[in-house]
Amino acid sequence: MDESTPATGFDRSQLQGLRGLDRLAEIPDTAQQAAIARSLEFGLEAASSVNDRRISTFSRGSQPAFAGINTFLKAPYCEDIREIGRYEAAVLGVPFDMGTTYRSGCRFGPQAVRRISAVYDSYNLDLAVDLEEELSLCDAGDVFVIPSNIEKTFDQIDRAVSHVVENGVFPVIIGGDHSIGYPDVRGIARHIEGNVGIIHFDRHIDIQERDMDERMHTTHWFHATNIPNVPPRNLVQLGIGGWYGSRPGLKVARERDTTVMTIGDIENLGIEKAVEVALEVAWRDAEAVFLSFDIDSVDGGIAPGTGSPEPGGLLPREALKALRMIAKEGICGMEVIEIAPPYDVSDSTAQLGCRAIMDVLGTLVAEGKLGARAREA
Ligand SMILES: [Mn+2]
Repeated sequence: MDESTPATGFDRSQLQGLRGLDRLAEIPDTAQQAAIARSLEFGLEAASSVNDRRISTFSRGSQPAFAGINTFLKAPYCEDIREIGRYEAAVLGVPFDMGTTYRSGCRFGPQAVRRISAVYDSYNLDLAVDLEEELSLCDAGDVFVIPSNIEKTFDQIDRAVSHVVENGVFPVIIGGDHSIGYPDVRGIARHIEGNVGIIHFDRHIDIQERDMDERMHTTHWFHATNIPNVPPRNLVQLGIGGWYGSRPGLKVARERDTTVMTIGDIENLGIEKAVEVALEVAWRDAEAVFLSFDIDSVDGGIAPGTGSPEPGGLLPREALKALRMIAKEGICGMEVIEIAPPYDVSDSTAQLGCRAIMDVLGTLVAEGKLGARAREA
């Protein structure tokens, strides 16, 4: 059949949506059917006037989207953390914001991302992936942070992340402020034989040794790149710039030879080329790459719900494209940090954080790096 349109000669079969539809036919609905059966069992059959008999009396599944108790994407809550090994990926919240140096509030980040995640289905047309069907995902709940003590909190986070990774589960960490980047990497790196690269999206360089005498959300990469298998030459920092907080860190970045790309660099190179360079640097002699996404790397007008917003950052479409390109090569974990709901507007910042996670998970599944297609391979 000729799919070309007469005037332009455009071949419609090249459209991603049509390809996604083809792929959709091959994705089972087993998980969805099981979820319906479970909601009927736990939530009772619906009133007799309800014609659709898949509906229950008490909402116990994903519908209505605005109802129910929210985990991330309404994934199962892994309450007994010793059972974490039953899953392929786990979302864990780190509600800690005592490392902030300007506006606090991102301790509510994990809750906000979970809440807005309810808006989403598990299927994505661009990626032709169904996360519910093709990935065994759980919400591991939150790490017990120690609100007044950053060092004890680091130890708690390290231990939590390490537990997840040790059990062979892909960790997705929702912050919390960026200080958690250090224990996140510490908890992962000890399980990797070989070097770990870091791809870091941010407007801020976050690599000074101390800030106001402590290890704050401006210092994590200094301490992370002191870990023997996390060499600073494998740290790529994308989107750095603006007028806040980077001067002390820049000196360290230069001494340690990290790769710093400003928004201007990204503009000049274009997002695709910039990410190609980032991948090349991060993966140089590395065994794995960790992805750190500071939501303030996106323009402050679009992502206002953050502690140190900065105008002139990435657009969401650029950021999501970059994240998908990075996920395509495989990563050993990701963190999405600095989402501060008290300053958010219409949940748009939390929603972008949620999308960042979903697009990364979706790409990992689509590429056979995680989930059902990785199991088949
Ligand atoms: Mn930042």
